[in-house]
Amino acid sequence: MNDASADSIRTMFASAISDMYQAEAPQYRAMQALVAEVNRQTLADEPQLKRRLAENNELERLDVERHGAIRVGTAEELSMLRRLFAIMGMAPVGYYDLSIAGIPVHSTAFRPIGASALRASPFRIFTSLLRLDLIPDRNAREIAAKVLAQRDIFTPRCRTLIDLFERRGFDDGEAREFVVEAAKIFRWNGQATVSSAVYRTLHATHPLLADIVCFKGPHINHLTLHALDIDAAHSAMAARGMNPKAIVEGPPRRRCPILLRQTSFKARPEPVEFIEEDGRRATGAHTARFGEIEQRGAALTAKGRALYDRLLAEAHAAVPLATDGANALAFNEELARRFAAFPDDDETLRREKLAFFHYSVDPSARATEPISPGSMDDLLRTGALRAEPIVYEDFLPVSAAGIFRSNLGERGEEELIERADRGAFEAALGAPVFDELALYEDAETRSLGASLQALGVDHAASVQLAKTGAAHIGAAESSHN
Ligand code: OOG
Ligand code: NI
Repeated sequence: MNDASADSIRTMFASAISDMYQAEAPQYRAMQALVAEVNRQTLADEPQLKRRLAENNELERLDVERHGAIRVGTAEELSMLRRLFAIMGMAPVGYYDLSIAGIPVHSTAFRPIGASALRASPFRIFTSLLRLDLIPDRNAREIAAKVLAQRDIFTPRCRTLIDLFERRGFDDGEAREFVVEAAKIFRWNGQATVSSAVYRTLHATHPLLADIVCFKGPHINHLTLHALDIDAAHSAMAARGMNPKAIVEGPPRRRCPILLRQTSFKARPEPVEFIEEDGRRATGAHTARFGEIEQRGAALTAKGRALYDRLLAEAHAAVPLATDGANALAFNEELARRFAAFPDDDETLRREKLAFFHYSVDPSARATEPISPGSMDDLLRTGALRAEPIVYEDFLPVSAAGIFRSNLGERGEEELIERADRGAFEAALGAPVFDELALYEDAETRSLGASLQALGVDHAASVQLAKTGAAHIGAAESSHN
């Protein structure tokens, strides 16, 4: 099976999941209409942006979901999902330790890798695995393990199709059937598999434990749309009483966007039905599902990320955000003040190695003579060589933690301590996760190498330049020489 078909299966899957979630969650449908409207308005206000999106064929994909999130209970569920997502060209990228925020899961993002796959369909699934080792209550732990051992989140046909694919790939009919079977895993089922007493016990231990354990499968807990102007979308949600979070999470609004900014409306209680010990049905409510909006900016290097983390932490320390969001304005002002220390123009971001860049060549500017490596700066200045920030395709664990919390009820001080365990996660997954920084760095290095070669920089010199990295060349370099 080639990449093109993985792309088309992923596209079909994203669309199936979107239809399903729209039908399941009316509030999500309302948010979708709102985001489409805000995007239309932004395009009308910014013809230049519209032109750029049209050139990149991004206009038609504007309203397509960018990610969804699920939570699974066991290693077997996770490793089977790895095989399932592989069929759609989605690989596990990144390790996210959520224990840092008192949440007993660790996660990865199944996502396409590579520019052409991301262009075809950028759909990702943020996938979390429950960590029973972080549940201190022995009773709750044992109940959870027992309930999880009894469920199979995959239909028999889905398992058969995965095996079949791995042996010999799919024909078109099988690919379509696979999408239908795959989508079933993630649907909402208001019929809990446990009694209300078991639900209450698990919920009291941690709301997430109840969400993961008490249902037939890992329902989509949110889908995320792309907003061209996330601040406008956030305000519009508030104006329409959709109960958005206090702030847009992530970096502040900037001229050169970095990483990821996100907001969402908060989950609402939904009716569920429990099966009591005596076989009777009891009704109750469960709060987990919501809708989210994202806007993406440049992928940061480790150095850029460290600066981001520090400035964000400083802002939170200076103006602790009230749980009711009453001081959101003051927090946002503080955030903007702190982030004045984060360069906000592409050239400085590149020179100071804060962000990753994709290099390309102006086709009209191919050099007629070989160029010496020292003239990299000139190449950029004259426009023969172009550098554009690489878009961040991953997630922010700290805001991920905030998302979990705001949608499962506030819990105040958490008793869990930080305990990352990437080894255990990868053992459960059955494979290592890709390192997202290595992927961005690789994309940068390759694009630079190819561009220099196209410009006639001789092979040895371009290999040398590509190795030392683009950001080594330029003002940052001369300043410490
Ligand atoms: C996942 C939260 C992570 C994001 O956008 O950061 C996420 C969850 O709530 O299960 O989707
Ligand atoms: Ni999300």
